Amino acid sequence: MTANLGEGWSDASCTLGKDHRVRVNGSSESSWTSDDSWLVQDLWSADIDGDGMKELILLVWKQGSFGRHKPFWVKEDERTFSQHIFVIEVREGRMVSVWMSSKFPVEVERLEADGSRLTIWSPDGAETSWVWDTWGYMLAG
Ligand SMILES: [Ca+2]
Repeated sequence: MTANLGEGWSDASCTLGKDHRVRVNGSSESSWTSDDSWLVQDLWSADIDGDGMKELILLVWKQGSFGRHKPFWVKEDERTFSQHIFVIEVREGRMVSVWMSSKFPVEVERLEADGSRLTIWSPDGAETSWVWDTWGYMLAG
């Protein structure tokens, strides 16, 4: 699967491999590969905040909800896999994580973004709508 990146990403292309890792390659951006600990299930690109540059939205499985950074009151992180949504953008030629959700509240089979709106389909066929609100995706009723 390849995402069309477009504005802000010069000629970069983005590919989701069979190994569930995302690779971004371009002549001007430094190439980037998603973290070893992420199993990427789906991806989409859209300009979610309206600044004219597309973000990359990843549906990621990973172990534990918090990774290395966890709230001090959480003694032990969960070791089971959970789904997360990560938003990544290019800033001055570098890939920067804009938002990394904790365990996502609904099970996700696939996602599509159109501007600030994110549509999520669950394995049971349920469809939910989310809206980007500066600090993350909020359920849109
Ligand atoms: Ca944007």
